[in-house]
Amino acid sequence: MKLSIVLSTHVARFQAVAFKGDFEANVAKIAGLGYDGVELAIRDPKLVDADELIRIVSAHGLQIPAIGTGQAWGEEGLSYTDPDPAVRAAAIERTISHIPSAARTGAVIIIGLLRGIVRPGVEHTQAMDWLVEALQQCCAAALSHGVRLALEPICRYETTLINNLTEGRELLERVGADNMGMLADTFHMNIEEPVIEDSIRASGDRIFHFHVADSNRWYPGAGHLDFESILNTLYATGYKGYVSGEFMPMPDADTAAQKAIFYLRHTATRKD
Ligand code: LER
Ligand code: MN
Repeated sequence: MKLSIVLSTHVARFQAVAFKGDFEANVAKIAGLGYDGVELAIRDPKLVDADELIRIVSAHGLQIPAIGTGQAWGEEGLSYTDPDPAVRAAAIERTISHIPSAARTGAVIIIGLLRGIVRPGVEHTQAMDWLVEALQQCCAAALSHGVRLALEPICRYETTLINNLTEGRELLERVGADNMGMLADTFHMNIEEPVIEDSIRASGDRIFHFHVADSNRWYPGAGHLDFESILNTLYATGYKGYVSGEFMPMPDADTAAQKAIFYLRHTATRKD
């Protein structure tokens, strides 16, 4: 199992990011705990030195399986479904600006809350049309660089657009791009999927990336999700990607990261 954990390159408001703050010290700590990679949450590529980030991560023997983009929504309100066309264009532009680093590292670009929510006065069908057009543009820009995008179904408490994997697959059909798949997150699936394993099976090779948190959004092992069953189902689909920890820094970031890797490596599932 290839394991990573989310690491923000800036201090972020989003609670379910275990590590914030000193980048190099955190990378060293994550490598020391035995993780294989770090998933980087980057608000704006213009605000980071990508060469330096990649150098630090590689120097510690880690990979970057995915780049998270949601801080552009959380901190700046950018989204593909804002009624203001300038905001929509900026969200697309921001996504495209992640492509060079994604191409260098092989990272999947995560489309989480950058899709936005249905704003007051906007019809759901209109928001979906904007979303499809935006994703088509981003996928087209990413294709020649060999970069893949992963749309994350997110639970009803955070968005009204694409809450479950069935809606995610319908969206993928409409986008019609081979480099567009999904990011499945156990926290959101626990709220939205009738049977998590059935949804994973039905999504098959369209799952490009995988987030783990337990039912309470603490580290895996802290709640009541059956990770052995969930992860064995995931691997049975032929999944070759990373399992990436995105959970609350509870009781503190270091303890959560250490408990997660111990649980996932020794308790939950197969050991390869
Ligand atoms: C991001 O990966 C996520 O899971 C969302 O809950 C962000 O708000
Ligand atoms: Mn997630």
